[in-house]
Amino acid sequence: MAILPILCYPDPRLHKVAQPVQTVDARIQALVSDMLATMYDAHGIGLAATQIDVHERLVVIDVSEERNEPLVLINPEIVWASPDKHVGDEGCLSVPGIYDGVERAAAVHVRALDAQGQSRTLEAEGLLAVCVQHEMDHLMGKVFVEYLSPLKRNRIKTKMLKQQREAHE
Ligand code: GNR
Ligand code: NI
Repeated sequence: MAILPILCYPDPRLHKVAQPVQTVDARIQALVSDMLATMYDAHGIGLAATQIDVHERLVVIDVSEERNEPLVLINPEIVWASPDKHVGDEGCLSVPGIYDGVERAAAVHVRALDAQGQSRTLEAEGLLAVCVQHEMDHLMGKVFVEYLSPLKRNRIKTKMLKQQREAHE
């Protein structure tokens, strides 16, 4: 298991579109295990492969209090989204220190392969529904700050670049 570096906004690689996983083999299983280790190490509730510069449709999630309920979603697809929306504050490991409200479907049903390559359907609501949608956006090259106003987004971009410059010194 390895802890992998997480890309930080506004890194252009965060906007690449992930390709479907062809076969759930040992390479994918090793990647999943590294992604779980990286997510737990960073105290995140989710991680998309895009964030570790791997552009394949792979997501790990754990919204449990005890951090012992890992979920692995390979080639996830939303098969149903509730018409009712919910606005919740979101954060992102790729945009550290920034939290703001994003409107999402309140509940979603997601079809995905698990770490064994088995097809499953996940029924998500609450924080899990938010997290699933946030991670699936990453796979499409979308970061949550893109839902904010251009003014907020530009302020965030400037702040991130300044942080990154200072971290280099
Ligand atoms: O750790 C995370 N917390 C979080 C909180 C509210 C809404 C979404 C998230 S996902 C984020 C981890 C992350 O960046 N995943 O891509
Ligand atoms: Ni994120």
